[in-house]
Amino acid sequence: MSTRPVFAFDNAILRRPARSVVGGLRAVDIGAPHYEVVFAEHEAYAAALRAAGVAVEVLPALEAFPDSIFVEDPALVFPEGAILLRPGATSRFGETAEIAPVLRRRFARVLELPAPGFADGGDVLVTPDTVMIGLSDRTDRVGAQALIALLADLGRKGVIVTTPPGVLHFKSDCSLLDEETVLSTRRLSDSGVFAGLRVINTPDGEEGAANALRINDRVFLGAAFPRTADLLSKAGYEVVPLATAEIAKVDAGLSCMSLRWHGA
Ligand code: CIR
Repeated sequence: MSTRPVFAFDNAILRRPARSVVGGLRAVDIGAPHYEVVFAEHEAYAAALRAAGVAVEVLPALEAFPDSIFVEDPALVFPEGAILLRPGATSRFGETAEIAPVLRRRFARVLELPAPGFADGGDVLVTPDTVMIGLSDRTDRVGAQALIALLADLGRKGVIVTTPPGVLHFKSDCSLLDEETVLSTRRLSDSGVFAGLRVINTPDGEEGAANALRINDRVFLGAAFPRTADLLSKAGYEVVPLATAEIAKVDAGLSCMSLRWHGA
């Protein structure tokens, strides 16, 4: 299978936060996020995508789904087509039916993960050679195996990996910086999962920075992680710090708020 660009994006789908986002799922309750600040963080994120050369479609808010701002989880998108997933959290399961018509409008091929397995997009890291699928509380082995079959239909090779215990999603702890480099927490990279790739570990205490997002010539990074920003800048990356303090209260970072692909 040929190597493909993994951060050249010209299209993205986002969903406006619903007021109900303040009741979004969270592993540890450190207080509800303020809606207005989530809204502002989301607006800044959309603006940063546009500034990076991406055409952004913002879908209307869905009050019935507090976590629906995190459009990365109910679907995967590739230039070759989209895959509708089955999110592993009960309150999020219906998000797939909401995004399905949008993807059918945008993609000629839309595949569907079959029952009974579950998989969240947050557990999926696309590298040039493979699509890594992390098992987690949201993505089970049955779902991951079914996803591998669908990825093969799109000409992609899926591999099953594990997510560190207590971590929400595989990609909560890692992101791709370029074709051969990942940003990762040490607890994830120590498992050896990134053999063959160069790894930059997040500094101790800045594990939340690992969910960064490479978009074209820049890397979006949570603004609360100055030591990681410094590390990446010194390594030659153009870092764009973005505020994530409020969405972090509902366990989210930078990859989760968009579906991105190269399609034009
Ligand atoms: C959830 O628990 O599903 C949301 N509160 C956060 C989802 C974050 N998604 C992601 O990082 N892909």
